[in-house]
Amino acid sequence: MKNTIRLIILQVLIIAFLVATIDFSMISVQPVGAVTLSAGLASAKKITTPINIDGVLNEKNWSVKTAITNDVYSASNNKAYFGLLWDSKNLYVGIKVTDSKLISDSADIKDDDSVQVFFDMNNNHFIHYDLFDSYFKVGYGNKKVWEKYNKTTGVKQATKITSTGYSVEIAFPWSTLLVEKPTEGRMFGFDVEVADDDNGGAIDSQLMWYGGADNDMFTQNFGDFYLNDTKNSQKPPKHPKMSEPTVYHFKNYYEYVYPDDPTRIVRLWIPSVTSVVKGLIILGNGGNGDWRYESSHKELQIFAKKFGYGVVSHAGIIGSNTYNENGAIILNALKSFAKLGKNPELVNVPFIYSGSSSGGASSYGMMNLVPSRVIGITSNVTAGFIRRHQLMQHLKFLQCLLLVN
Ligand SMILES: [Ca+2]
Ligand SMILES: [Ca+2]
Ligand SMILES: [Ca+2]
Ligand SMILES: [Ca+2]
Repeated sequence: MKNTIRLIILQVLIIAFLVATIDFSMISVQPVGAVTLSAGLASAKKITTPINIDGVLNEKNWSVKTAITNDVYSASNNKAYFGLLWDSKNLYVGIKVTDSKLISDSADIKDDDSVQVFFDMNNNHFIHYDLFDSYFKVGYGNKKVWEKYNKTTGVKQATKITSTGYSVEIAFPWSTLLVEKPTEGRMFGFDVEVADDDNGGAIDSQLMWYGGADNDMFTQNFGDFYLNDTKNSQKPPKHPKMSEPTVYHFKNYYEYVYPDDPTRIVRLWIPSVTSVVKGLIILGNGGNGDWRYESSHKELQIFAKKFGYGVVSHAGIIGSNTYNENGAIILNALKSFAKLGKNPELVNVPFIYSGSSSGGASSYGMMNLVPSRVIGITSNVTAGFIRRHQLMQHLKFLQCLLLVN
C-alpha cells in the first residue's frame, strides 16, 4: 500500500515538473471572440457597416492582432499583425507594420516595404496555383496592386504612415477571388507576408504568418481562415479533408489536373457555357512550363469568341511525348470537362493547335494522334519531334492546314 502511495506521489511530481517546464509562450494560438484558434487558422468577422479603404484601421470592427512572426528570408526587425473582416461584397485584410525606415524605390513591390497576401479559395492546398488561387503584392506608398496573374479587378488598397511604421487596408471582391457564395463557416487557404527594406535596393528580410518562402510558387503550406459571424463567436468548422481534385469548372473556365503527375494541367476557356463550343484553339506550352494563363488573353478570347471557339492552354506537356503520352492527357481532360455536363460536345470538337518549340512539337504530335480532329496547326517545331518520329497519319486528312514558320 505504502509503495502504491509513493508511486502516485512520484507520478504527480513528474507531471507537475513536466507542466512547469512547458513554455506556453511557444504555443501559438489566436483568441477570437470566445473561441481560441489553433496556429495557422484565422477568423474573419462579419460586418454590416462598410470599411473605408483609406489605410487607417480605425473602424470599430477592426481587430488587427494576429502576429506575423516567421522569418522566412533573414531575421526581420519589423513587427507585423493582421486582421480579417468580410461582408457580402468583399473580404477585407488589415495589416499593421512596425518599421523604423520606410522605403519605396524598387521596380518589384516586394523589394520594398510591402505586404503579400496569398489565397487558396478552393482550399485544396494543392502543389501548384490553380484557377482559384492568387498572390497579391501591395507596397507602402505604391498605388498599384500586383497579382501573379493580373487578377486585380475591383481590388482596392490604401497604405498609411503611422507613428511606428505603416498600415495597410485592402478590399478583395469575392467575385475576383472566384467565391460565388461567401457564407458563415466557409474556410479558405490564406497567408500573409511582410517584406522589409531599410536601405534601398532589394529587400532585407520578410516575415510570413504561416507558410514558407515558396508560397509564391506552391499553395500547400498556406494557413487557413474561415468566415465567422458578426460577433466572431462561431467555432471553426472542421477542416475539409485534403484531396487533390482533378477537374474544376468555374464560369468560363475548366481545369484538369493529371492525377498521376499534378504538374501536368490543362485549362480551357470557353465563350459561354450556354452556347455550344464549335472548336478549340490549343496553345502548346514551351519547354515543360506553365502556360495556363495564356488562355486568359483578352484579344485571343475576342478572336475565338467570333467563331464560337474555346481556348486551351496547359502546363507540363512535353512536346516530344505528345503523340505517345501527353496528347492522351489533353484528350482525357476534354472528356472530363464534357462529363460535367455543361459542354458535352467537348469530346468531339476540332482543334487548331499552335505553339513554338515544345508547343510546336505538341502540334505535330497531336496532328498525328487525332488527325481527324486537328484542322490546322501553326507550328515552330524545334524540339526534335519530327526528326525522330516521321509520322504521316495526318496526310490522310486533307482538311489540315499546316502553317510552319
Ligand atoms: Ca479605414
Ligand atoms: Ca527597395
Ligand atoms: Ca487551390
Ligand atoms: Ca523598412
